[in-house]
Amino acid sequence: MNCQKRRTGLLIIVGCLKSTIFAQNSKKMTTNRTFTMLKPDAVENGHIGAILDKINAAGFKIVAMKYTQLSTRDAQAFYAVHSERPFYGELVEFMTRGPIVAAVLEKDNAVEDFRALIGATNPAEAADGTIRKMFATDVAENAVHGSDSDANAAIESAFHFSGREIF
Ligand code: RTP
Ligand code: MG
Repeated sequence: MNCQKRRTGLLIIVGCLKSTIFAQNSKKMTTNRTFTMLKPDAVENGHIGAILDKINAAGFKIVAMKYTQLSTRDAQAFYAVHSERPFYGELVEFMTRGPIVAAVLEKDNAVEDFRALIGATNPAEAADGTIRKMFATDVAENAVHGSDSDANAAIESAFHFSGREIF
């Protein structure tokens, strides 16, 4: 290989390395995230530690977390999609009655896998071993929230956390 070819070959190798590193970085940037709240019933009943243990054991990384309480306006806005449902008033009252833990979780396929981990909305219908089966009281007070889509995960995370609070 003459000098020019060797230089070109080196540039190709450097280029390949850069695109590999960039691809790894961009994969990291787009790793799936979901948003969760440990609801007031879970906090009242002393289940924060046990639920976080299950979340960690299932392979989710906590990238943001805070202990906070929703105002009525917060809860109305967060669950606005349900504003026409008969349980909306009860839901807002429940979600504001005490502190919650809000968190952003990271894992491949986070939204779907987290919904599987928490189980059906109604704990009576939730599979054995799911968080709602283990810790929820009933369909209304069901221990934990999980985003239902990537788009809502992003919206809900931004509802609770600024960019500098997510790691
Ligand atoms: P979430 O949004 O909290 O993760 O729950 P989900 O997707 O499993 O259920 P969704 O249909 O979005 O309902 C939101 C929350 O409203 C309360 N609910 N109460 N009394 C009732 O019949 C009833 N149905 C729903 C629950 O707290 C539910 O998680
Ligand atoms: Mg929902």
